[in-house]
Amino acid sequence: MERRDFFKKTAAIAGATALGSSTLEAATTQQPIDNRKVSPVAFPEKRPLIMYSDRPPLLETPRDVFTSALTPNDQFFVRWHMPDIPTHIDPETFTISVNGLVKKELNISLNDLKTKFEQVEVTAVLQCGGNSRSAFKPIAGGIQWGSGAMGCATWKGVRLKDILDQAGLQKDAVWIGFNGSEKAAYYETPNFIRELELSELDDHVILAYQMNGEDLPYLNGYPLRLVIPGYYSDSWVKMLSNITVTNKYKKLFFMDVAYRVPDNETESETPEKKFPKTKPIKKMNVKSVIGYPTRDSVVSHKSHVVIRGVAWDDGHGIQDVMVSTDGGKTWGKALLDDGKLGRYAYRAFRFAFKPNELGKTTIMTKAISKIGEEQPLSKDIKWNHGGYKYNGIDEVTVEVV
Ligand SMILES: Nc1nc2c(c(=O)[nH]1)N[C@H]1C(S)=C(S)[C@@H](COP(=O)(O)O)O[C@H]1N2
Ligand SMILES: [Mo]
Repeated sequence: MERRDFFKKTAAIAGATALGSSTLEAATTQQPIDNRKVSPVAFPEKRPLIMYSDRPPLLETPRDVFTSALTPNDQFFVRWHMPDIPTHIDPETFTISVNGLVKKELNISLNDLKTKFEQVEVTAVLQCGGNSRSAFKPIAGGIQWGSGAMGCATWKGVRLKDILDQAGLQKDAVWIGFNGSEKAAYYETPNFIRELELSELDDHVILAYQMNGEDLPYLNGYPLRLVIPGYYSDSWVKMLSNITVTNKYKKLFFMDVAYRVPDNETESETPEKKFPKTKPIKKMNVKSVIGYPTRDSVVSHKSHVVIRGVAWDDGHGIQDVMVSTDGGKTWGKALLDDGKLGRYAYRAFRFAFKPNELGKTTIMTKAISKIGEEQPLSKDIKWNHGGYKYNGIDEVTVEVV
């Protein structure tokens, strides 16, 4: 080590000591894991996906699906927290109950839902807060997702607001609890219930029975799920059984323990010392994922390659996607699709690339939102123990042959 470097190092260490455990030197990120293959295990209504568990089903969408703005239902990722998912639901007898602090309790059938309320549609990205978690080093707790714990679909259903209006809220109503139909394997584990504050539920929140023009796939929450555009999907409760209005926040596991980040400016902490105060992850940050090429693509020397992918944020909208084909030395603007799917959807992008040099090259994409938020380099992502909200600049390294 040169003497000059030595002094730099010492200074860094001294700084670290002075800051105590608030320094983030030890924690770092790499790129999310990107070499997993699809599984031969067949799941109902699904094409082969990357499998993390078969019970409960945990299935990730392969990268090459993210070349267009809508994700096909049969390739849409799947995440359940508990294994005991009902295996049969009768659409004729199914009802969703609306109860608690309402003027009139409701039991709404699927048919009533489709005929007695205004039908609305929204195209929105559903992304797990733990998407790309495998980028965090040291390992952050949870499923080590690559970048496919997400998808974008056109959801059709009824406004939650219209349903609550019909039930009529009592004066002291504050919280709305949404309960999924599945059960835990052990009775100590709580049900999958999410509580949302009335004030944060706007007109865009819907109870959806359709996805991309078809009934919801069973594993994506048939017959009915909550859709909260712009928000991470932990609150998009699937296979809804009841909606319960309360005036008091019940401390429930899935609200109080999981899907939370440190409540500080950088939403980060160190592996050694958890930040004591946390907050729900809620709104998505800006992100892009490359769909083509993948690490397995054959990229020919001097051919015309069209790099494709998707970009999104929480609904402010995407301004630009910048693409580099030389590992980040130079950048150009990608062409974005027409944006007609609306502000909560993926923007599909493409970028022409003529590889003039043989050998390995790294393609990178960086999305920038309309409010100027942009993806950081993956090495600049700060660590949190739950491994949430990773949005580093995406990278795919290909071999030009
Ligand atoms: N009933 C129920 N709804 C749920 C969950 C669950 O475990 N049970 N998981 C949530 C989480 S964390 C995610 S990421 C999404 C996954 O939705 P998908 O399986 O349709 O992709 O569902 C959400 N809704
Ligand atoms: Mo999730």
